[in-house]
Amino acid sequence: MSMSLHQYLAREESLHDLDPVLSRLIVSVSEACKEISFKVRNGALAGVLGLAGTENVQGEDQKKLDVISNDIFVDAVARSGSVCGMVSEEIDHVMSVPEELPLGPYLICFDPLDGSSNIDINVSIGSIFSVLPAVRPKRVAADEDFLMSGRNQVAAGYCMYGPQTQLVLTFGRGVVMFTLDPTTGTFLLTQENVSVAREAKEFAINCSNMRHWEAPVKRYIAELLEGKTGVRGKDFNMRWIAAMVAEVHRILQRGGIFMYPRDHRDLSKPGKLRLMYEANPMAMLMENAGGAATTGRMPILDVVPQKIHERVAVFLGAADEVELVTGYHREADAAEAK
Ligand code: AFP
Repeated sequence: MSMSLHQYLAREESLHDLDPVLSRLIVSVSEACKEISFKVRNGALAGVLGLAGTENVQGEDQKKLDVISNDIFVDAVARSGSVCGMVSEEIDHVMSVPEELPLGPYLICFDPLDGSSNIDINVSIGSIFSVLPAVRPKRVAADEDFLMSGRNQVAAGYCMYGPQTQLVLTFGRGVVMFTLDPTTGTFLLTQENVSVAREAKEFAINCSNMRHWEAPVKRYIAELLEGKTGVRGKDFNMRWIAAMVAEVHRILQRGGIFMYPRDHRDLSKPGKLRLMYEANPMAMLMENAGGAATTGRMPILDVVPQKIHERVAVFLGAADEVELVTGYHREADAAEAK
């Protein structure tokens, strides 16, 4: 019989002094994910497909499920009594906990529904979360309270709504996976010590942007595409699901590298993905699984954000591949500086 999420958290509390307040926050996140999972499963039957008719802070059209998932997350987390501020991909400002509810010592950042373009075509989507310690515990948090590097995260993870619903979690001591038992509604531990091999033979990048990439990315991808006959001397396979959760999940299960580089389309944006609720939590999972995660120029976890919705370039997964493409950036930057 597998251990439930509650039992796992109790074990962490006794073996590793996991803060029970942090446990409570993770339970509330898991409850939110369970509710979102039920909505996703029912799709058109629950009337959750299609556009909401609004735009989010990123200027993207919101889907009904984006809005519903955000409301579910905010409500569950606020009621947990463990946070004093929340940042969501869907909301431009820091959200406070309603006055009548207690404040806690943590901050949480989340993307309630990652991979929105997959919702209406019944392809995998997910929720991503990152937990930070509050600088001013139990005080209403402002934007600047969130502006710390991802190294400060005390927990991070995601829930993937695919053929199975799986919750993947790290407290900085390795990565564990839970699968939702649909008959009992319980998350059960199905994998401990999740690890990513250093080498890889699969890559993920949206090649339609190739003409906009920087030179080191073009060089790296060209070498992968040359396969056996090129400098790498082996063939590589490619995948693109357009939901970071699903790409990261695949890498945690069978290896590979995922990239969303910065490009020349809009120089004001240093990448497409958001640092605080996409890149940071995934980078913490990768590093804890023995993989790596960089912006091409520095470890993602060392980036100190200037604003809560900051974007960043992302290279993550197999350590050897991430190091190689990061080295290509370093070489190109050094040549340019001469
Ligand atoms: P949405 O949640 O807005 O669909 O974005 C998903 C995402 O942020 C990330 O999960 C994907 O890897 C990436 O965007 C896909 O971007 P492209 O549509 O440009 O390939």
